[in-house]
Amino acid sequence: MLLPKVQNALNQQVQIEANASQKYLAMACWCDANALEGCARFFYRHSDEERMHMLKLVHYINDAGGTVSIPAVELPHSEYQNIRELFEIAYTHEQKVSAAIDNLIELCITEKDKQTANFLQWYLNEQHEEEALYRTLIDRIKLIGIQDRGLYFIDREVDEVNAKKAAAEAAAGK
Ligand code: OFO
Repeated sequence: MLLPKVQNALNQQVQIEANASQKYLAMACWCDANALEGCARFFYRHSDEERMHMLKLVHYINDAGGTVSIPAVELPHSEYQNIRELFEIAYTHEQKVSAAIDNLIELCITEKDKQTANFLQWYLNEQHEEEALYRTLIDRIKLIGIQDRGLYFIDREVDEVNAKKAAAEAAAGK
């Protein structure tokens, strides 16, 4: 059985993941509208991944005999000055998500809920990978530059990440 404090904190995380999914969906639409198809694919995929993160929490709470509160989602930001700003906002958001996961794990340790702390390790690893990926992509965007044909090369660079992810999923039989 989940402790009420832990259950509340997990439900807050459900909301964070749901908001992230909407945020990335809005980013995907902005990219689509600005002819950045590779970037759009990247964010549509990321939006789906965040929904999966949310569902994983929902199932965990239910399986642990707890009660899930399905949250209302925030209206996502949908205007960006350029693709670099968009990626920087996404990275800042991922850093906030990582801080939320850290706090959640700390709460579980304080409350001696080893099971939930163990479950949350997956999120810790996921955040580590996502932050590293955003840092790399932002570095590339800075190197390439967003002027002239830069956007074309940035879009190709991001689409290579999509191709690698798709290949990894195919290899894993997903
Ligand atoms: Fe990258 O946000 Fe989910 O966990």
